[in-house]
Amino acid sequence: MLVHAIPTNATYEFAAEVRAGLARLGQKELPSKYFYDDVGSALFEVICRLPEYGLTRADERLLRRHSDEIVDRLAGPVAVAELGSGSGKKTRWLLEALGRRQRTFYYPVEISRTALSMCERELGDIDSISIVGFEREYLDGLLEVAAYRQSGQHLLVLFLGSTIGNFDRPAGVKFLTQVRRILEPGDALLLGTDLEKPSAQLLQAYDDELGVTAAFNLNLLARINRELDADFDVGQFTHVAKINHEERRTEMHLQSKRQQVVSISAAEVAIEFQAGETIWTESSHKYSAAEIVLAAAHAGFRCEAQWIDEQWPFAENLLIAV
Ligand code: AVJ
Repeated sequence: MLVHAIPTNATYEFAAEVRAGLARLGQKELPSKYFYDDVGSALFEVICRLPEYGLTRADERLLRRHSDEIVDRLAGPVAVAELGSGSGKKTRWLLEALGRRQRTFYYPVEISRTALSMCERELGDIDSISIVGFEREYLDGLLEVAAYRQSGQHLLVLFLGSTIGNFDRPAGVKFLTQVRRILEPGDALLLGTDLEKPSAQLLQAYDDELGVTAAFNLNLLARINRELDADFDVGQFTHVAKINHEERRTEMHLQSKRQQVVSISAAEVAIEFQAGETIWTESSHKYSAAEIVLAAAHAGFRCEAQWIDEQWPFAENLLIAV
């Protein structure tokens, strides 16, 4: 696989975002995109296999069952861009369906180099599919992919796994709008969204009994130790999952067990934590099928079709740029 590597001072940006999130007054925060270093990406793959976390299996079931129909609803030749491909496992059926129709380019856009190489191992063998990876942030990567577009060719953008749930609702609509601006009328966005479900089920999904999600969350502190020369005592923090009913989302936090001070050399800060204080590390918004159609319309898409999993409420939404 050809990979366009990231041309940056990634560590510098990481340090700046960690400083901004932890040095603020009030609720401390860290961006969830930093979960996915080598260790975090591997832990996430394990989460996807946990009995409590039905989300990924629902996404996969829908894509497996409906790939042919999804492809049939797309007009003409397409190139596929996937935002946050992860291991690429659930994209196989779509690519196979497309490959049966014609030779197709697949462009995974990922900030994780590890995920890009997993993706190439997973999907490299599919007939008539050529893979070109972009180690980029989503919109930067999509802009480049759009620039590669040949005339008469449509883009199919994949944003699966309810990754959009990490944005709060207004930011989600803004993101869809930004994607829409890069697209042309007739281009498609296949958006996977986790739907509302009972609180008990969600709490188990985000606080599994083996502690894999806890390790995934705590790894963020271990990563800051490794990459930013910090001295977090990871054992002095606990993983907390909770439901925010007003915002209709689950949240993950890391709670300090006691009063403590942590220094982060590369960010040139020392941070004080009170006993019980938390760092908010992730939100996972849950939707109704109808609100996705509305949000899509605000962003300049019409909803061509929705497929919903019965076992684990989850929707695959095929949106067409208008
Ligand atoms: C990959 C962002 C969809 O929010 O459910 C899994 C990440 N966090 N367990 C999610 C996650 C905790 C996941 N997304």
